[in-house]
Amino acid sequence: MRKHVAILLLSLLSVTVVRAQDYVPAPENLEAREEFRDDKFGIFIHWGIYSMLAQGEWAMTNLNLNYKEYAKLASGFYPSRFNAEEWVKAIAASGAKYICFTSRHHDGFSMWDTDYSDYNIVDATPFKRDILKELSEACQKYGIKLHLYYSHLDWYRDDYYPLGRTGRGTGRTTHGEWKTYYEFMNNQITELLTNYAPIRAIWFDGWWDQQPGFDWGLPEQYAMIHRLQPACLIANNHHQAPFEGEDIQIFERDLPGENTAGYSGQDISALPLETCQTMNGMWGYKITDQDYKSVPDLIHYLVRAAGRNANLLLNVGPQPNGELPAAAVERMRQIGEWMQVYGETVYGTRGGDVPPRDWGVTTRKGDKLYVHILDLQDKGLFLPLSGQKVKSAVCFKDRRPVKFTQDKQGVLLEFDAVPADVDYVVELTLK
Ligand code: JFZ
Repeated sequence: MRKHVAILLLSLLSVTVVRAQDYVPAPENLEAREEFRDDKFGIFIHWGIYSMLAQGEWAMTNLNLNYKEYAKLASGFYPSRFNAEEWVKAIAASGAKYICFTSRHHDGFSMWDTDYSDYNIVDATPFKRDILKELSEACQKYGIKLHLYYSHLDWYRDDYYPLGRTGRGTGRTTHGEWKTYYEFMNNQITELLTNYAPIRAIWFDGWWDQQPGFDWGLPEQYAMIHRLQPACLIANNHHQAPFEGEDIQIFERDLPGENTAGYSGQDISALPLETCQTMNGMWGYKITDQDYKSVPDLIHYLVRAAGRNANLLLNVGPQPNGELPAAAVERMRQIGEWMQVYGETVYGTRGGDVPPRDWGVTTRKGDKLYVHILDLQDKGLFLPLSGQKVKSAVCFKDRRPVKFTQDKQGVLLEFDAVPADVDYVVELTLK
């Protein structure tokens, strides 16, 4: 009997030990999550020495470039036209509220003045300027929040070992120890959270590089981040349902619930959601990729994300000279013009009462339900809003009343002509 009690006590104890590790987000973290949700739109920046090769950020692996040869790019990296304020101004003009910047991508090159490796923008390039510092200062100045992409995987270091699925052709023969690599990462992350604060989010990537079951030491790393900055939101592009300790769920190249690119079959959690998408076809600068999405398509993507309760993180890959591609800047400008008018129907909203449809989506803020009609070939639209009473319906743009009838099943909107705007928004006021 005594033995049984002891076992019972022991198992209760182990349950409490496990429970004690359960992540309880700090109040400021919960606040940051809501603020993040309200922001709805961010710009992703993929920039590194790979921009010189102009083949995207995977060039080192895709072309099987030797890591020592690749590293020579650094001594030629001089982005003479880099101007952090110009970037941030163009980004703010797009209506985006935050930037996610690649502090260190898979190639292992650090875009800030890190003490933990000389392979960085200040020590290894003739440019010698701390790009991240300049960017963080410009962000502060213009009220743009800063998120940092940080690659867990590394194609350059010897102590990123075991080697993962990718980066096997970069010529590393010796190998150090995972432990030193893990410490290196934690030191760098500490540096980022200390010297470049506030960082609203850390956006990890690379988990998928190792075999399933590989121990990345995430719980300790996440706990360290939340200790340093409790409000810092943790995201991880592992293409899985969120892990313990994460604050945002991200989707790559697909809206939540869709899976055209093959990275997004995972369940949708209750965490804030974010979809990242390219403006052309590549994240890092690719000279031959001029296949930019149109402005209406980009606006539709942003709106469809909002209707799914998700943010859009839209990518731009700066050129090796430090400028954002003109095609991207022009699109950002036009999205911004649209947001000037329609931002109210996007910012601060949550996914609306009517689930996403082919014709469009709904967003909700207080007693307003915004019906975003993106693609309708009809003069009527039925909304299954049973149990809701609509007080009034107006066209958001010109405040003209929209005809509607209502019964138990829902609301029928009737238009004089087929809605033809990029996004024809009907504002419903609910009782
Ligand atoms: C990842 C990065 O590899 C990519 O460079 C970019 O930063 C993007 C936002 O995130 O994309 C992936 C992740 C995993 C795979 C492919 C691309 N994968 O598993 O093949």
